[in-house]
Amino acid sequence: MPMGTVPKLILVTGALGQIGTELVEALQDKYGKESVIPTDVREANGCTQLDVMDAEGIENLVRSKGITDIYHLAALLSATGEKNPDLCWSVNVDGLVNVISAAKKYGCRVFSPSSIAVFGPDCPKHAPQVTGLNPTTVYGKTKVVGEHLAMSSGIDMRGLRYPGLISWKAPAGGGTTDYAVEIFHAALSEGHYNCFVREDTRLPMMYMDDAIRATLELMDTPFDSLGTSRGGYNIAGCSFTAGELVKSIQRHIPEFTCSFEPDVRQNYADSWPDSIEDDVARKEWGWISKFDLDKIVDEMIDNLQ
Ligand code: NAD
Ligand code: AKB
Repeated sequence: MPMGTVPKLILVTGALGQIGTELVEALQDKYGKESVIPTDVREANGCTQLDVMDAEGIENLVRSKGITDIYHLAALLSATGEKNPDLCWSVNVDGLVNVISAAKKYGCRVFSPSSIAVFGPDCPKHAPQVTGLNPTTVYGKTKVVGEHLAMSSGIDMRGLRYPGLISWKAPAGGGTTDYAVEIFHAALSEGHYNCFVREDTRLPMMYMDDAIRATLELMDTPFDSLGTSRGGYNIAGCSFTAGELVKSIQRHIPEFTCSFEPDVRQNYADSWPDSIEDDVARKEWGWISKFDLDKIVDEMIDNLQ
């Protein structure tokens, strides 16, 4: 570490979730195990229990440990959020306000994810970085508020509009895009999956390795290089329909079958764009994805087998 550099001490909220499970590992690899403090409302070995609704608890931890950076992952996702809209608002907005307040007081940098859920039905099907943000889900509304707070907070706060994330280390946490994770487990264990969106549903998706690398790269970029999209950069991975996902899995498991029985989550999926324009992230901090559909499927099957 260069002389005079303050060592990082990183707090991760929601660390036991789909992203946290892998981001904590990546941060520990980069900065050292002792530099990362994973927290979650749920109890687990090696994880400090912290509810993001507990403003005092966050502040005490930030002050007592000398936290320099907060990766704020605690949230309710779209499907769980629509079932519990008040709780979704409290955890996603009030929880974020608590994190920002502690960060402001103790000079921390904050990473807070946004989502493709910020877009609504009026957005072009290939979503530009700058467009009207009129989501229909409560979850999407909380993410729009989060992006505004990032820009108005007066601190170094950054975010990414993650697409649906596909990974094998932890289960997906109650979102609309969960079918693109569940399908692999079902394909390998049952040989069949009953998908809760239509076969022709096309959504922006990304492999977790790309998402983790995007997060680290964004946080490594000098603040002055970042423009007015800092609160939520569009990042594209790949875009495919549920039917195309099935076909790609059948390259490995030819006998795999999938039925389609759309439920309420179809409405959330239909309100989101098909694909993402990420020209601003490419220009400002060099973002480029590495995984297309077939490569994601190869990695998922290989790791889950
Ligand atoms: P997840 O549901 O898998 O994990 C969220 C974690 O937050 C869980 O471990 C949960 O126990 C914890 N949590 C819930 N309420 C809490 C509280 N009150 N206090 C502390 N912890 C609490 O979600 P994820 O997929 O890891 O998502 C992390 C972030 O990324 C969220 O902001 C989410 O909106 C965003 N995001 C995720 C995806 C995706 O596909 N996974 C896509 C776009 C955006
Ligand atoms: C969800 O489906 O809710 C998440 C997301 C795209 O934000 N995966």
